[in-house]
Amino acid sequence: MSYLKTADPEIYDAIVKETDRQATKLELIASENFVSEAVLEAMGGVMTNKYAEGYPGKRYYGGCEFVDIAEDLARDRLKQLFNCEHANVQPHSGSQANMAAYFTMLKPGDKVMGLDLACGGHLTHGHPINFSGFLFNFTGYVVDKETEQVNYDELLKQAKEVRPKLIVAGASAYPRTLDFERIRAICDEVGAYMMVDIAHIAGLVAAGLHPSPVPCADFVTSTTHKTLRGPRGGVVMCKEQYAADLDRMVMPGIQGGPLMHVIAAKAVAFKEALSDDFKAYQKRIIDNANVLASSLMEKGHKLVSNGTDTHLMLMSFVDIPKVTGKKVEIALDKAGITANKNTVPFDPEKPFVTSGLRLGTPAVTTRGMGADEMRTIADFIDRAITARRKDDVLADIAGEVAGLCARFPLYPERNA
Ligand code: DSN
Repeated sequence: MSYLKTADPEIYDAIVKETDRQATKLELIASENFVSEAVLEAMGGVMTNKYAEGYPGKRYYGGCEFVDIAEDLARDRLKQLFNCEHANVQPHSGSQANMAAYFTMLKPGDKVMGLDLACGGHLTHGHPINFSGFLFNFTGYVVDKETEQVNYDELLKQAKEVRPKLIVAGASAYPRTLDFERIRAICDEVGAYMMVDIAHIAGLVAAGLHPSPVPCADFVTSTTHKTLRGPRGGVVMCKEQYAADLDRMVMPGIQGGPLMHVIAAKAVAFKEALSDDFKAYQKRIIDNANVLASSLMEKGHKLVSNGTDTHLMLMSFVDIPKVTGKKVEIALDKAGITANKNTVPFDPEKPFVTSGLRLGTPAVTTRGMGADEMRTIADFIDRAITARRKDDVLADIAGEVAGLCARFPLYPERNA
């Protein structure tokens, strides 16, 4: 970073501050994580300089022999990790991974079903303000009002009425295990393709701690930076029969040059994810989520679906007058805790206000925190919500948070 300090002190300073923020605050955003130094090194390397449109062995540019090694390793490792028939590691993001899968299977105007955003779905699962909603005729399915979980009988009933060409499973804010076999059976009954977006649960699936959709889905998409703990980016996996169409759709269909430095970093992360250590890490993420969830519920807080099977949980403030996700997010930030407001099923508030807060344990688990720290964090959250209008109390909690974080150093060799 010494080059940067001289060349661009303003950006250097911003990176120093961000490094410090990550080190001294508690990161509970369920979709964030801290990559290894090895992943950072690959991402910051010279492969960023290389144009490589095409695929290994079939590029539109010369000089690709070494980036080919990186992409081959990334594809092979991803296939090994998820036991999939075909892998494309070029999507720049999860949204582009989803776009590639949709465009491979669908034509504009086709009928699709996806989980409603307020029930835990994602913008790219058919929200009207997203390309998926502009281009395709999406119908949302919702969770059951009582259990706050997907009701597969209702999903089948709705699918029989809608007759979609594709059903999208997967979510950004759904704390429970999804029954992919059941969704496959529903797709078969109505003659729909099945796509699963495992962006959030990819690490759990890779470690065998959540059922894998790979054997039964036509397409599986993911990001690489959440529980999977890789660089920011996307991937698509599919059956061999769709491989050529998918690859053509990613490039030249929707993307140009792949980000070869990111693909190299994806390969490094996939190697890490193939290790026994990674499996143990994913187990600790779930164990920590369980302790955090039960500690919050013991303190009287309501969680959507009354708990979690995964790395995330959703606090619901629907029954608490004048408390919103937005207010709690701001209070927690003042207390040194980073999380995000989130809609809860059938939320009466707008998405920028919300009645919920999403919490996840991947990042704090990466730092080495365990059950005792989860109980301490539940206590911080509980106290911060109670003292949400008292900045002095929130500042005191922030001091305690910094003390806890100091015991679990992050990137100790870096100051930027
Ligand atoms: N923004 C991601 C998340 O927070 O879950 C999804 O794309």
